[in-house]
Amino acid sequence: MKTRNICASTLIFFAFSLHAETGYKAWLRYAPLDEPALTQYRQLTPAVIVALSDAGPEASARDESIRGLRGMLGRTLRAESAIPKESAVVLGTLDEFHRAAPQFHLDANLAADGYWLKTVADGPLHYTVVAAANSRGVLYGAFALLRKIALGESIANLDEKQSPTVPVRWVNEWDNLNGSIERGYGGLSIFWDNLHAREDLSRVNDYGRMLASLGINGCAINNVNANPRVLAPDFIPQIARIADAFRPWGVQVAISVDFASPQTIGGLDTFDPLDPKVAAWWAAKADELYRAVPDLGGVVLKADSEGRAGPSTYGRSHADAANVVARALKPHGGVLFYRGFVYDHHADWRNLKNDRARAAYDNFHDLDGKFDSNAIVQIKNGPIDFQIREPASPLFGTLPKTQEAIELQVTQEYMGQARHLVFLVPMWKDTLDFDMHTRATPAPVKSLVHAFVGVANVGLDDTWDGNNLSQANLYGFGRLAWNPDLSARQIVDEWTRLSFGLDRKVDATIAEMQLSSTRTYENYTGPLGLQNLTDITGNHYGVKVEASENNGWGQWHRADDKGVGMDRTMATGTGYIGQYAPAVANLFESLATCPDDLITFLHHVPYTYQLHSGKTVIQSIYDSHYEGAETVEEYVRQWESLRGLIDEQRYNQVLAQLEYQAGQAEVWRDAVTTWFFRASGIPDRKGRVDHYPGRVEAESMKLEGYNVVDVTPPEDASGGKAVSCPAAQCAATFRYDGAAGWYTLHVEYFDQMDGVSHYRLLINGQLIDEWGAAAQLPTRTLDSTSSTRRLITGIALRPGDQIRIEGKPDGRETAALDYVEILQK
Ligand code: GCV
Repeated sequence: MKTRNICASTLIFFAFSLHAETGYKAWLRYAPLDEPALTQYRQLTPAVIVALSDAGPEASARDESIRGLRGMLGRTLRAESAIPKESAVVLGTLDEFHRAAPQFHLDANLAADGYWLKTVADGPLHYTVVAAANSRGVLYGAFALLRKIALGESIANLDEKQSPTVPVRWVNEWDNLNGSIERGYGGLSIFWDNLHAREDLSRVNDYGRMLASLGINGCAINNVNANPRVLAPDFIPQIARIADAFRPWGVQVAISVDFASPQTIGGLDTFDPLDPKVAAWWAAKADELYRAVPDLGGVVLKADSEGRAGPSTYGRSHADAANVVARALKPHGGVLFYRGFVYDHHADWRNLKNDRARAAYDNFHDLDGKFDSNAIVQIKNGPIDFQIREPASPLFGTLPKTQEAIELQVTQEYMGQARHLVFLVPMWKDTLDFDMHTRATPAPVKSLVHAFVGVANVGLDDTWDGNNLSQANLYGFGRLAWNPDLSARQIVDEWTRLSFGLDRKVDATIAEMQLSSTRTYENYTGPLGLQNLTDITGNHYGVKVEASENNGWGQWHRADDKGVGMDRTMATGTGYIGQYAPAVANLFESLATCPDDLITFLHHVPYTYQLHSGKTVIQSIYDSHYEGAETVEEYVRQWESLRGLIDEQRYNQVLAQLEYQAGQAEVWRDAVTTWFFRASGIPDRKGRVDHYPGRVEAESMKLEGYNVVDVTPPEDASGGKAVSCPAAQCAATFRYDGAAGWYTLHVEYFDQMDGVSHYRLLINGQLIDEWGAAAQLPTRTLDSTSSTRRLITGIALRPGDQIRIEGKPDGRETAALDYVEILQK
C-alpha cells in the first residue's frame, strides 16, 4: 500500500512537471521524442543538411528542419550549401537537383507545390532527399518529413510523392483595419491596429509558418466587408510589409476590396464595371499593387451582399463585376475570388415561396461560362450560412464552365465561438464527399472545386483560435485543402499526436471527443436540420428559438403549433430541391428517402411525423437535446481522465472550457425543448422536459434586495424569470428539505459583458464557495448567452439547511441568478 502511494505521488510529480504549454506552438511543437523512437531516428539522421538554394521558402525549409530535428532529437544539424561526401538531408527543387546532383536521377512529374521524399543511396552514403516542383514544395516536403518523425512514422526508405489536389489553397481573415476581427474568437488582429499594419509583425511570420506546414499558399488579410482604404495609395505599403512577413513561408498575400472603390477611393463618378474609366482604374490600381507586392496572390470581392456595393447598382451581372477586376489582375498572374454569398436580406418572410437557400443558385447559374479564367466563384459549403447541418450548396453542381472554390468556415461563428468543442472536419467531409450526380460518373463536391478557402480569423490569443482544441479545425482545413480524400479520423489522429504527443490514452480520448463533437453540438443546438435557433439577428451564439422568424434575413424554420421546417420541395414548397440534379432532387423531395438529419431543412412536417429512426419529430428533438447535453458532461469526465498526461496549463484551460460548455449545453437543451413543448403541447415521453427535480427557482427564494425580472425570450431562463440586483448587494435564500446526503450544487447565474459581479454561497452561514462572473460573453442582457453554470461539488446537506447566495453587482452587470439545482452526483 505504501509503495503504491509513493508511485502515485511520483507519477503526479512527473506529470505536472510536463512543461506548461500555452498552445502557441500548436501542432509544431517538436517535443523531444521518447525512447526507443529517439534512438531509431537518431541513427537515421545524418549530421549535415543542405538546401540547394539559400533563399525564400527553401531557406525556411532548411531552418525549419534544423529547428524541428533539434527539438525532437536533441541534435543540431550542420548547414552546408553543397552536397557533401557524407550522408545528408538535401532539400531542393527538381531543377536544382538536376544541376547539383544528376547522379541522383531525380525525375518526376510533380504538380506545382508537390514534393517527393526519397532516400537515395550513393555507395555507402544515404541522402534523405526532399525534392519538389518549386521552392514552396520544398518547404512543404520539409514539413512533411518533420511530421513523419513527430508521428513516429518510418523515414528509413522513403519514396513518397505528394501533390495537392487543387493549386489554390487560401485562408481568408475577416480582420478589420482597426484591429478587430469580424467573427474572430481568438483576440485582436495579428495584422492590423488602428488603421495600420502592426509595428511588430512577428506573429504574422509565425502564422505563415503554421500555414506553410499545412500547404496553404495564400492569405487574404482583411475583412471581405472591406474598408475601401485598403486601396488608398498611402495604405498599400502596409500591405507590402505584411507580404514581406509571409514571403519566407510561401504564403502569398491577398486583399479584400470594396467594389465601389473606383468612386470612393479613386474619385470617379461611377463604379460601373462596364465603364471603360472604371476598367482603367482597376488596371492602374492592380499595377500599383503589384509594384508594391510583386507576388500578390489576388483579390477577394464580396459584392451585392449584405449591403455591400455591387454591380446591381448599374444593372450589371456578377460576371461583369468579377471580370473587370480579374482582367486587371491577369497580367500580373493574380486571381479574383468572387463570393457566391449573395442573397436578399430584406426578403418578405410571410411569402412562403421566398427562400434564402435558393439565392446562390438563382444569382449565379445563368452566368456559367461568363467568368474569366482567373475569376473563381467562392461558394460556401451550404446554401445558407455555415450552419451545423446543411446540404451541399446546389451551386457546386451548376457551374461546369466556371472555376469554383469551396469556402469553409474555420472560425466557429455558429459553432459555439471557440467556447464549445466542435471539430468541423466531419461536417466538411459530408459536403466534400457528397455526390452531386451531375455526370454519369460520381461527382463529389471535392472533384468539382478548383480552390479551397478557409475563413480562419486567428488572433493574438496564445491559442490563436480562442482555445486549444479549436486548433484542430485550422489543421483539418489545411490538410483537406491539400488532400480532401483524407478521412476525419486520419486528420484528427495526426493533429492530436502532433499537439499532445504519442500517449495512446491521450490520443484515443481526444480523438474520440473531437470526432463525436460535431454530432454532439448538432444534438443540443439544431438536430433534424433545424438550424438558426440561435440569436440570429444578434451575436449568433446563445439560443433564441424565434429570433430567425419574422425578419428578412431568411434563415427561417417556420415552427408553429402543428409542425416545423421549411417546405423546400418542388411540389408544394420553394422549389429549392429542384436546383439539384434529378438523382439528388428525388432523394430530397420524397419523405420516404429524405435523410432524418435534413428533414426540417427540406420539409415542413408535423411534430407527430415518424422519422426513419422510428421516433416522432418532437420526441427526436427532445431526445437529441438530452443526449447532446449528456455527451458534453461525459467529455468533462473523459478529459479529467487525462489529468497528469497533458501539461497542466492546457489541461486546465480545456477542462474549464468543457465545464462551461456542459453548462451551456444544458441551457440550450432546456430552452429548445421547453419552447417546442410549449409550441406543440406534446409532452416528452421520458418526462424530462419542463420537469427538473431538485431545481429551485431564484424567484421562489427569499429575496433580500433582488428583483424578479422577466427574461426575453422566456425560454432563455428557467421559468422565464430571473432575479437581478439593483443595489450594492443582494441575497437569495432557501431552505433545503430533501434527504441528508452528499450533493453537487448547480448555481445558474448570468455573466454579462460589462463588469465582474461577485457571488458567495453560504450554507447555514458557512462560506462554501465564491466566484466572480468574469467570462467575456457576447451579451449585455440576461439571456441564454450570459446564463452560466457554477458547479459546487461534495456538499453535505441535511433537511432544514439554509442555502444562501449573495450577489454583488459590478459595472452594468447585475449579479443575476436563475436557479439552484441540487444534484445527487
Ligand atoms: C463577413 C455571415 C456572417 C458575417 C459575414 C458574412 C459573409 O453573414 O455573419 O459576419 O461577413 O457571413 O460571409 O460575408
